[in-house]
Amino acid sequence: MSAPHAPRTVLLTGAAGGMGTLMRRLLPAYGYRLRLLDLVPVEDGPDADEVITADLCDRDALRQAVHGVDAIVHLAGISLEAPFLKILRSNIEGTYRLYEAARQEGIRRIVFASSNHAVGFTPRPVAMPVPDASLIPVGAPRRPDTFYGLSKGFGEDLASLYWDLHGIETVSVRIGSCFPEPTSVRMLSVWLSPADAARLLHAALTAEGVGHTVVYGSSANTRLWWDLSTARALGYEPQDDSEPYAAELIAEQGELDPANPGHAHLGGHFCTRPPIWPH
Ligand code: NAI
Ligand code: 15L
Repeated sequence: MSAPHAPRTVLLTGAAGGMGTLMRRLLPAYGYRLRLLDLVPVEDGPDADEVITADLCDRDALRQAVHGVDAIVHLAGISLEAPFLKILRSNIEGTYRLYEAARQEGIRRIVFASSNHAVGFTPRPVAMPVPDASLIPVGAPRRPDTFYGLSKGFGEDLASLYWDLHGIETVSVRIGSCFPEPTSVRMLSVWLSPADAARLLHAALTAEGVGHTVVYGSSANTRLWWDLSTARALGYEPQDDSEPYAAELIAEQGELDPANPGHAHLGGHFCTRPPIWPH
């Protein structure tokens, strides 16, 4: 499964999280040796040669974590809406610190876990299946649905800056919902199966000349909402489709209702009025 020019040692940040746990089990089959980093201990590891428990904002630890790797898959961060100052530290400062460590250590390729919530207020297509011409393109204007989504837009722009200024290449993957199975009707459209996620990360790590490329990350879902062509251009060929889960989920939850604010946009319930967070 490994490509001849594949990076060999990859730093996987956020390795203790849901997606990190799935990816550290799947990526070694592509030939990668993983170095794992997370704020919290990786409990059920190691699936890797090295495991580092550190905060992204710990400059020295991060520099050591980055030293000597061929590429980075950056999953660490707060993965849901949270008070702005928490998002500021883990997702904005943390991602900045990671790019700085990468610059100082001469890393040439990063795969950044962006999110559909960077464009979450984009109205979702309604006709199903969505005609190709109506799929949401990666060039659609950013419409973050939360401070969390805003931080993912920041990460994408930071990646763009570090490509233009420092020649560090990034694929920013606007992940839909990466879980073992889809659990909602919305997820029928945005699901990224773990196996397809590993395929996409591998493509993002090995494609030539990506500069800064933004892609949507989902499987080949029958009810897909967005355009996967920039992901496919990296060599990503999704193999999974959420459709086998559709009948049961729709019977339980009903079809999405365009008049319901929690169903009307890509970001789903993230677009409904948020709680007021303490400062
Ligand atoms: P998760 O919340 O399960 O895992 C995130 C991990 O990052 C946690 O283990 C946490 O300890 C670690 N982390 C948080 N702040 C940190 C810091 N300051 N320093 C070091 N580590 C820190 O999230 P999940 O679902 O695994 O997502 C992984 C990444 O993918 C996140 O960046 C998330 O925003 C993004 N994403 C995930 C989606 C999904 O469906 N799972 C969808 C869209 C984006
Ligand atoms: C995300 O960005 C979150 O990290 C994940 O937990 C899911 O909520 C996903 O988006 C989604 O939109 O389903």
